[in-house]
Amino acid sequence: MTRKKILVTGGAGFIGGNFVQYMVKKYPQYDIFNLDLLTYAGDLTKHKSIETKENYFFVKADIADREIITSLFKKERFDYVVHFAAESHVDRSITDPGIFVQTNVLGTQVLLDASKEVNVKKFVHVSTDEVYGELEFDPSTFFTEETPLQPNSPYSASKASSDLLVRAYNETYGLPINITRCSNNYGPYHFPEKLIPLTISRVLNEQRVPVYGDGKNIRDWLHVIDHCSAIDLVMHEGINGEVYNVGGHNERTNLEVVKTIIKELGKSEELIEFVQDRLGHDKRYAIDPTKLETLGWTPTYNFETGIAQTIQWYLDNKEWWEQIISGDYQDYFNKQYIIS
Ligand code: NAD
Ligand code: TDX
Repeated sequence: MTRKKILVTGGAGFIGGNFVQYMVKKYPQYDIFNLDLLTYAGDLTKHKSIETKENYFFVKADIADREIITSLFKKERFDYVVHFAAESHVDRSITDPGIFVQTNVLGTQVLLDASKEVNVKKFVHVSTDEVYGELEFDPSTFFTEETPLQPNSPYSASKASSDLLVRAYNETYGLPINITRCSNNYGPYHFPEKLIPLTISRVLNEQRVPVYGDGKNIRDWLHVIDHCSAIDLVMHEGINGEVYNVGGHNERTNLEVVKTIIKELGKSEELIEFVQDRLGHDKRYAIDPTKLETLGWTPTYNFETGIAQTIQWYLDNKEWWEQIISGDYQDYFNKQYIIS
């Protein structure tokens, strides 16, 4: 049996990085190619445990660079593409939307063209629940795969645009695809610009934690390893052309999340500072994952265990995030927040 070649884009980032490690370890019979531009959000130090494995390969490239991507696909003739690479931070999309269109929309189109040329068996597009817009604070309402797309931020608009291109390549050219739309992830290697790792790192340094608005906005949290198992299942078993929502029924207000972390670390809630709200801040996200559960997926983490393990991981891996929050990150933080 010939070995399968899997291209993972964005495999130096948070979720893609966890997925690359999960796949390299679980499937020694597959060759896993990690393609990443190593932007501010990507780093390879996280892959020390797999970098010498025979089934792991790294390519530094921009997904929007048509020439390089086309020739790479012609050379390697990938069987599967799992596409994570993106600009992923909503706040950055509000201050600088252009790079979100460039990477998330045009970059996806370049990958779709290259995938079509070499007849990949499946293109799995990793998208987000944010493409559906926002829900009201009514706990009986959820996003399903039929919910209309109503993205509110430049980030989610760029992701929705890429979803539509992926759908169109399936309808028009018959490219086999799946789209996954996941809720907020948390876990190891989460970049400290996002709420959970930002809170953990700042509380550990006795610094104030910026909570937007009144802190009552709700997110639906999923451990990154449960997201990895969902994508593994969709890649192998997903029905061609279908969209699958991924979520673990873990809704929390932002304030609840921040207070949980402060309590776990034994610090004072006086570290909380309410700051100016995010522009166009979506109220609530909540996923109905029934369709994926019917395919055979079950999440394994509850939020309380998952967050405790994640906090412990940040305590055990200080050198990873301390190196990130120095340098350029400080400039970003000082521009982004007015905080005491
Ligand atoms: P991340 O920002 O941590 O990582 C993104 C990775 O993409 C980085 O390694 C970066 O270097 C790489 N990248 C960026 N531009 C590139 C380019 N032009 N060419 C090649 N590589 C490039 O993001 P993440 O949080 O791991 O998210 C991964 C994917 O999952 C994204 O598509 C995101 O929209 C989606 N998603 C994220 C979440 C979440 O909670 N983080 C939830 C649902 C969906
Ligand atoms: O300092 C902060 N204070 C705060 O109150 C930050 C960074 C965030 N927040 C709030 C905004 C959100 O309501 O916390 C919530 C979570 O914010 P983020 O961690 O920035 O995530 P979110 O905007 O919900 O988007 C995430 O989930 C969906 C990912 O970044 C996206 O890539 C994914 O698609």
